[in-house]
Amino acid sequence: MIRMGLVGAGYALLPSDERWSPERSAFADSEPPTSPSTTPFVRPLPRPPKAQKVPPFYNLPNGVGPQVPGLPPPSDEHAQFLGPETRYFHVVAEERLHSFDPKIPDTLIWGYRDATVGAWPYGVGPILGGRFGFTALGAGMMVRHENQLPAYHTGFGVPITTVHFHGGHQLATSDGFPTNINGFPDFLTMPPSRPSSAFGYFDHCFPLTDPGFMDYYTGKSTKRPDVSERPSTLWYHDHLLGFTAQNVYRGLAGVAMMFDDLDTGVEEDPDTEALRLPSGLFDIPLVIQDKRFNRDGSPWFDTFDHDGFIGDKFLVNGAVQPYLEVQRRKYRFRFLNASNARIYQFFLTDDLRHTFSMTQIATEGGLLAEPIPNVQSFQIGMAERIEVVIDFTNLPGETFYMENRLQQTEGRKPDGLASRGTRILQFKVTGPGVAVDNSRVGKWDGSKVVLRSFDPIKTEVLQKAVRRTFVFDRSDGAWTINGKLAGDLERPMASPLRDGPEIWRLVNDSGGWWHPVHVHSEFGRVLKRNGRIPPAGERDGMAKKDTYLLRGDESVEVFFQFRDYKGPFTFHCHNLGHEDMDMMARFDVVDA
Ligand SMILES: [Cu+2]
Repeated sequence: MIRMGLVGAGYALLPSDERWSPERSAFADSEPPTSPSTTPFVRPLPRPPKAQKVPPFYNLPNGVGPQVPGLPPPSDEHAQFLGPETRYFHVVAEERLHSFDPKIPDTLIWGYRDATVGAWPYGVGPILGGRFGFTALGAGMMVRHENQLPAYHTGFGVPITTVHFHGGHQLATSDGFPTNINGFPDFLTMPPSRPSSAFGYFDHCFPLTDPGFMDYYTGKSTKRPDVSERPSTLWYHDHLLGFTAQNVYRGLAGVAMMFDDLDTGVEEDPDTEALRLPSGLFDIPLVIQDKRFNRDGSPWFDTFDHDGFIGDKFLVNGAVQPYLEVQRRKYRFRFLNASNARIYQFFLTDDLRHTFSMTQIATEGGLLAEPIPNVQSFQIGMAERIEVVIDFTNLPGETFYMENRLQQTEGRKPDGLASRGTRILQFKVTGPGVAVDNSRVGKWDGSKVVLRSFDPIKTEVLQKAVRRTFVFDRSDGAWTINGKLAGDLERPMASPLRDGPEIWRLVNDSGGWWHPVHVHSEFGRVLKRNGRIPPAGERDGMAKKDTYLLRGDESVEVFFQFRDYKGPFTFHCHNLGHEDMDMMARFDVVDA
């Protein structure tokens, strides 16, 4: 019914022959093609630049900040988050030709572009940059997402967008609710949006304030901001109801790199508080995706396959198997799995397939409490982020690889580990000798090496928590949550109290299927996995997460406290094929 609502509200505005229909999916009944053959490691790793600041979109009330004739005031709900320090960005979603590989004809993709530049030769969007650490309001980001996708296009994808800032803690209206669509009236419970036209824009407000900073609805300071809750790698992607898989696969994804007064992004920072992690040229986001191409370079996608898309070409930052020249020093790599349905397990290897260790420093929720050294490999599900530091200083040899040894041939789940995997990124050590390196991995606090220390949730808080169980299952070919058909966004499946402690038990009862479950609005603390203490990389006290990988018949117990913002928000599987087949539910954060 929701999807019918989408058709009614938005689709109807498209000419009837341009609406998506099964007939338009040319390859639906055919076997997947084999992509054109490519030669790995001939292209350097693309490094999409940061989005540039643009002038304010609004005149602030009461004469605050520059007053530009003709600019409107901000909406009431955004006004209190805006100030002279607010950073404005303008991102355009557009159709453009992109070269994924010299041997693949150029591909017509949908992608994000920084509106301050005319052309964007990247397969992923501009890097949004933000800084935490202001408990005062008005120092966040305001991002105008403008939809310039063609109303007329061929093939899959729907040129209507809503953008989710994944991992962000923000107003529900800026969260990319799947039906909160650019240009159309919101037809659920959302308040009216900023003005927009059929293919217009939507202004997203990302306050970047610490959770618990104030009571947004009364304007009262709460004096209990959680300053440890500052993510480092976020991302943004399309979140359109029923069509997220197609739209993200067509290219609508980008990264955000966040900093604060601890993780300053300056490895020479003289401030004794600063962590001095590898920075600048040595701090590199890696957006991992898989795709499949027809011989003419067009992207192949089966709109009937809701197990989840599996490609045969591996891309890093929009290039097939690129290489990166590295110096003999430390690097920070921010891995984002932006694939539709593929899970990876990465090993650092050499030509002889020897493996070398890495140091994990972060997850979705930002820096770990302490670094995890001697990581031989890490598994990363869809939408998860894992950051590692690799030290090339003393590695024997000149050529190394990021090798995925997790085999996967269908969207349901991986097949298992292989001894030889696919090398998706090559590292070529260049330059003579050891390079200058002022970075370090954590700092000594007198007893141990720490990154961003924080305490696990206290027992007395856990004892007061409201407990909920969500069982993800499959019945008659459709996803169910707690036995009910999933996908009803018209009413909430849960209504947690704002600020109230919650423990959610997420249970995968669907046997052979794996589901990375993403919960919006707040990071979670993983208390248990399969009834036991979770591994360090996700355990409360060490890590914060926003996506919880449920392998076959697994369960996790996660602590949440939904602060600041009332719903509606969603939680859903981040296998985009599953998400689009409604493996999604709504929850409303409410006041008593
Ligand atoms: Cu799933």
